[in-house]
Amino acid sequence: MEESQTFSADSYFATQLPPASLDTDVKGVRAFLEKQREHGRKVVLVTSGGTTVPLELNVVRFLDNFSAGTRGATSAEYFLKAGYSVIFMHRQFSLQPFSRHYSHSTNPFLDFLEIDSPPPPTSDAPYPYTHDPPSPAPIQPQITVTPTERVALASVLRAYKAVHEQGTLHTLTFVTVNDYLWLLRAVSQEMSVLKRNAMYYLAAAVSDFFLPRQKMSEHKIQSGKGSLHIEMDQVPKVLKPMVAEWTRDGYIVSFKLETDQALLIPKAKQALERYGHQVVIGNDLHHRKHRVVLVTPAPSSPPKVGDQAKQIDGPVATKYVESWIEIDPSPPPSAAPKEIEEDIIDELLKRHQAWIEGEIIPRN
Ligand code: PAZ
Repeated sequence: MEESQTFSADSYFATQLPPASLDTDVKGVRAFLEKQREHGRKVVLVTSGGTTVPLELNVVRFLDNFSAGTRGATSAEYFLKAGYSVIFMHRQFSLQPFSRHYSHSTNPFLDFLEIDSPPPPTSDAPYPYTHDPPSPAPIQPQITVTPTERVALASVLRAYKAVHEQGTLHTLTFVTVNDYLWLLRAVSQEMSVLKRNAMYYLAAAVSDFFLPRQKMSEHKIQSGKGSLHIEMDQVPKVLKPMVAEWTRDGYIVSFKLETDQALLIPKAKQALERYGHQVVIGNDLHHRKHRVVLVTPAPSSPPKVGDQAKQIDGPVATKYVESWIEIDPSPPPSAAPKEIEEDIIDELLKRHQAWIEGEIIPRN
């Protein structure tokens, strides 16, 4: 096996091939952004879901990153509700805004439908399912939503239809980490025309390691030679060029996932120190639906007394502020359902507005 190498973003894009759909995707994004600019809307790029790392060129096997896409899909809905336009860049088949409420695994929508009309005569069919209309007169089945589900479904459907009517949601898909990196760069560059009106909310779970195509086996890796040894290269840290080159003045929010809660703050500070962006949201795997921490460089004036934010020392002279957002993990059944993304987005909207108004000074 060849030696592993460290890719810079430039050497990565010079050696790895773009996805076949990139040009079409970019054209779609450009047209979407033009429309949003005509309406003077703020735009957020939401990335969501996990990336894969193929092990073969004719891919049979791949590594995957954990993420169902719940954070991204839920957040996108709250951004849309707040009047933002959303570019939703997600892993193919992961959760999407609106349809996520009726995910096939947790809330299968077929369970909420009822057929009111009598079934067509089925003679000796094993179960009443057929694509062929019964002859001679096809009976139009009346399908209704289970009464207990109607209020909730109508509310989701209304929001979904309004967003489609307004044209404020644009969806892009990726599968591999390579697709993700090329798309992220291209979309960020397109969005840079929006300057401070653009926000980047990077909730996707992106692999830190990959196999460059030059090192991949063309065909399916064969078994029979004992254990498999694969040395992977590090995925370039693209937040750095994203901050310094691809986006102009955009408000960048990255996520940091850890399984050891004690690492959240140090890793978040380290990321801000290295890349110079605006916010890192730390979350630990097991509590991510109920507790997150927003870490930001400290404003020039210290947090007000009573503010739940706490000033913490950074590694050099920089100070950071950590703000925890928590919701009740086991609310009483009578309580209105609550999603932590509502509070995260609420907080980010205020901070983005301060950024637009120039109250937050960029550090770099
Ligand atoms: O998609 P999901 O709701 O199951 O999980 C969300 C998350 C934990 C992937 C996200 O909040 C996150 O932390 N993304 C960044 C992961 C990373 O450190 O690469």
